[in-house]
Amino acid sequence: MAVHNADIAAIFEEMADLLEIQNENPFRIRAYRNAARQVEGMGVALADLVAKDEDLTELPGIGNDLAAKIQEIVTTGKCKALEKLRKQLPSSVTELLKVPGLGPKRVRTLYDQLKVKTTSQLARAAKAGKIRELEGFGAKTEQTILDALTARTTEPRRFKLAVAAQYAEPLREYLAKTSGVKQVELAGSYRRCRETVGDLDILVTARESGKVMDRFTGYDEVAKVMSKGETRSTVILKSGLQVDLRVVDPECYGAALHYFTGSKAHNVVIRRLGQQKQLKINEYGVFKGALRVAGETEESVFRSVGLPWIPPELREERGEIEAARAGKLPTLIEPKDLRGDLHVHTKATDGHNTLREMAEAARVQGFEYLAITEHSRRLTVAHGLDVKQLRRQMEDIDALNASLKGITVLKGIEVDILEDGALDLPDDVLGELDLVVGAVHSQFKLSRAKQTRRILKAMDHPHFTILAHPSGRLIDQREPYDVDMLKVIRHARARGCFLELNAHPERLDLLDSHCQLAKEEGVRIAISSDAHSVQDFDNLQYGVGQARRGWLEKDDVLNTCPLKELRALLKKTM
Ligand code: DGT
Ligand code: CA
Ligand code: CA
Repeated sequence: MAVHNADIAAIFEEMADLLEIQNENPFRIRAYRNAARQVEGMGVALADLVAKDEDLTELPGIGNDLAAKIQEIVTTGKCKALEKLRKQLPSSVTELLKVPGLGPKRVRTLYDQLKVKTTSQLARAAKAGKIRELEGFGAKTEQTILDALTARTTEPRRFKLAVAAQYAEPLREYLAKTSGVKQVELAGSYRRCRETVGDLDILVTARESGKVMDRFTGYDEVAKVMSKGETRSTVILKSGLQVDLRVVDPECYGAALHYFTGSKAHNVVIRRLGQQKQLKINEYGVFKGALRVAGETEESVFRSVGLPWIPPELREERGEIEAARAGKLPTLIEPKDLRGDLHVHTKATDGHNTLREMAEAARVQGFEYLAITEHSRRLTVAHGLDVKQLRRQMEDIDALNASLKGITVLKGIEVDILEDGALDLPDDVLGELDLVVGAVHSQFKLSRAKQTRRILKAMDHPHFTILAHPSGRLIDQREPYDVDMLKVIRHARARGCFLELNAHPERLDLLDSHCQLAKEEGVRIAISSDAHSVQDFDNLQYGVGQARRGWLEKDDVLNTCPLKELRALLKKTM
């Protein structure tokens, strides 16, 4: 039975949660949390590395202890240390940590004093007014908990795109290997590159659908078969991810692919356009009366309503149909358009690989340049650099550039934007760098006005060039901070600055709608990996996906420029 990276990450996450509730050593807790994030975001399957007997301690954030645990999980499917923790505390209590307003301390109190172990027990206790009586709680907290619980039951769980990919791609390969199967395509929100997906929608063309259905429901990751039919089956994987499979005839393939790619809002408009031409459009084809007039390819479906093919990422009924009709569809950016990466860490701070290893890995990606942007001194958890350390790294970069062919390493920094909008390093040293990436890492709760003012002020700085992860959100984990994004974008233009689209699968920050806004306002976006190891360059594909959802073309993206042009753009004109 295959163990996925996401399974391993879930175990580490649960261990961190349980340790946290037990008020254990914060360093141990952080080690598990970091490992969970690292594992979840990794491009290669750990199970494969274990099978190849590779040294796991080579991976970022993985020491001997975690390496042994990964080995254990991959080979036995279990983790003894977690089971021991679960004996001390029921694992359902970790669910309570996800309820807004509940931290480890409060969860512990709820468990100790009220024997609350599950969210339904929590809801009952809140309704009975028992929570307000606990020390450190109150009527307001009780109400917050109750509101959060009622809101949550109506919202089903969604999977981050990169996590869904870890289940989707092996399943795609498995189905493609079934005899008689011709095409396999993942449709739905997955194909549209949404940042999270509710379920997977797979489309297959095959001679015999029965065989495909047997093979699908017999997949060893399947936990439950919800339905099994001639043309459609639904299963739930062990991870909890639902998968819908449809087997269609080749002559319907394009129509089915278009229909199941969605979005629903987009489909509705296309169907209405068909009706205006006396055409019926559904998942089986395009029909004039009883006659099928199109549907074998997606192009034929669009053509039947007088439109060119529209890329899936745009199909959200956000102006793509009007643009298609006017011949004004964007030529969306592609991964191969990127010429470099402008946000990368090394071992000098919290990254895992050396400067040279990162540069060589970037060269393998085909990049012309790579900017090293370590954290600045204020961010002590990430071992941020002070002036002296930064100058030393600049010397290292000079030395590396002198010996390395085929790629140029640029000197940068991911400098902290302090609460008053000042930068965490002095002007003179910032002025010696090729680029200054600035980021907010503290004080997320400032008011909208203050947070906006803080960021605008940072951009006023003569050396500030790129605003990193502009909203600070972590998908499903941390809300964005409150900031006036239009003002930020306009100020970036006025000051000759750029905004980053951080490609880490948990960030994908900027949002697609903000990318669109930046494009309209004429501000270029840097699509950056925020790599902490050589594997992390793989994340750029998700950044490009998000950029495509934001209608960005090659010329809207800063790091598609050749080095010479990039250098000119990084010189602020203000
Ligand atoms: P998800 O799974 O919530 O991330 O989002 P989708 O877009 O994958 O939605 P899903 O899985 O419910 O359905 C897949 C596609 O099937 C959807 O994007 C459009 C199409 N579809 C589903 N229901 C309807 C419908 O009632 N009318 C139309 N026109 N299309 C539909
Ligand atoms: Ca779906
Ligand atoms: Ca579905």
